[in-house]
Amino acid sequence: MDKIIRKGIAFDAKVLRQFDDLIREKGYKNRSEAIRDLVRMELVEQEMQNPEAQMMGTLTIVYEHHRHHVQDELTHIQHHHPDLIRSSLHIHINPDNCLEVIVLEGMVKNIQKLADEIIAAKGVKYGKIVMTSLT
Ligand code: NI
Repeated sequence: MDKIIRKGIAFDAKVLRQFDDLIREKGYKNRSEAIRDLVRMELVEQEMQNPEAQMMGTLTIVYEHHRHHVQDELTHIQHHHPDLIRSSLHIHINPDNCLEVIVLEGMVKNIQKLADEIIAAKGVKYGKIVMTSLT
């Protein structure tokens, strides 16, 4: 862990009050932790803009397993990208729908391309990728 450096930050009183209300609601114990998380979140957002950056992604999809051979198609796509896929989790939600979480690691552009391909597969009703930093 890097050493901790203390810095003072000036706030407009009203903004500070709103910020304190917000972080109390979210369960933060102190401002420092809340501000650190906000900064980290912004850094991850920034990193995502670089197509060559190495990141991890979790892709969540919901699909109707008995429609359009969707299960075969999803398996087929995933078998072509073993280098990007670290893990996956499958949950049978109800008689019709399945939820799958696919964990990916690689360059942002490759994660995004594979996520787009999976989300666009026929029968996939919902899909969302969340990227996160490796550090
Ligand atoms: Ni299922």
